[in-house]
Amino acid sequence: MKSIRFLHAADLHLGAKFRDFQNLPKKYSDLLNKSGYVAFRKLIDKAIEEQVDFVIFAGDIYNVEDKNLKAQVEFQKGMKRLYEHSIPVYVIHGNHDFLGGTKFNLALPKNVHVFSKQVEHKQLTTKSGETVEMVGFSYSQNHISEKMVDQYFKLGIADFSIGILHGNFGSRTEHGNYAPFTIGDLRAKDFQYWALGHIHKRDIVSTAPHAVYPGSLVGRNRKETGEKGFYLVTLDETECHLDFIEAAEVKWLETEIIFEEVTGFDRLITEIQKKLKEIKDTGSSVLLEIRLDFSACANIDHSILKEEEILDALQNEEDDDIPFVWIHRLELILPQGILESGHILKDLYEVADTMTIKELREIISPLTSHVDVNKNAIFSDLEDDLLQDLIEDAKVELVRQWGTIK
Ligand SMILES: [Mn+2]
Repeated sequence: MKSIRFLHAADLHLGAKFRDFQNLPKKYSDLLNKSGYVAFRKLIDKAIEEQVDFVIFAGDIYNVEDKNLKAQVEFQKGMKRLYEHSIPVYVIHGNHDFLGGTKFNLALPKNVHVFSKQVEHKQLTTKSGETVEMVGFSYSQNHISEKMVDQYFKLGIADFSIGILHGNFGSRTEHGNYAPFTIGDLRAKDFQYWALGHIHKRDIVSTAPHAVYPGSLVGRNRKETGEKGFYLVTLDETECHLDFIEAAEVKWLETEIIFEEVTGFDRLITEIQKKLKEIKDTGSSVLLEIRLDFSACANIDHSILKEEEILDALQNEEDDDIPFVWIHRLELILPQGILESGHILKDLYEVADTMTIKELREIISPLTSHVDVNKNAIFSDLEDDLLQDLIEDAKVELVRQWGTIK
């Protein structure tokens, strides 16, 4: 039976900066900052080890806005290693690494095909003689709202057909609504596999045909939790088999501890340490967000519960080991009613609580459109999840401030 095997990765964002965490030990921030490159090398190793027929990168390999030469040199190095092992590579560029967005333009070896800004067809014959038709396009700017999927079609001249698309599925709101498509759009094209990119959460959006987001190669922020990596895909005439390969050395997780009653700081710290140990025993390095839920504790003296103090005590606990578990964020959930009416903080809280992302965008528009403020294009592509974070952080801060008022 005819069969092909390939790697499918997307949203590498090589070299993209991570948020600076004030107290994160240098050993851990180094590990975090290198994690994207380490994961990328793992991917190249895997391609060689498995002798795959080809590799697909479905966009956002690096960030144009970072002007990151190092990321592009690393990518070029990886491509040369694949060239030495005669492994072809198919690349589309996405909204973060759009064509012409970088001045470096490093030459890639001959095994790499970069799709042009128009929807383009490429055909490949594998070492064992199977033919594969691939269809894709690269972004030529950072916003493409057009339904590019409408321009995809199958020539039907090969054993296998794959659509490569960097775009937004359905009405997902966590990333920009670029090159949107629905399952119906994909089905109508009759490809065997859709190699998707753009949404950073791993997702098999359809199995007939298989349409897959491998998700970001490493977790980029606290919203990108869990295992991160890429897929090893095996396609034959009737089936598609997906092997997820974990590549990220550091992962982001969130957890919650519910307190039915408050019995002092001893118990509080012990419970948290117990949770940290459980996570550490899994053997991964973890950046942890932890929520302490006191909403069932009616008579809590919230004025002595301070996130910063608890966090500080726990962060000092860390002993420089690798793998590590480090709490990057701690949130207290206090009983309803702590915010009573008649105080300006309560009013502010309500404003934050009901604010939509659209409203926030309008409020900050003088900033985002200001020439001086925005000269490094920092505000040019603020994603919804970041704005949602800002709102949530404001709410947490308001509750915290309220807790200190007597
Ligand atoms: Mn991306």
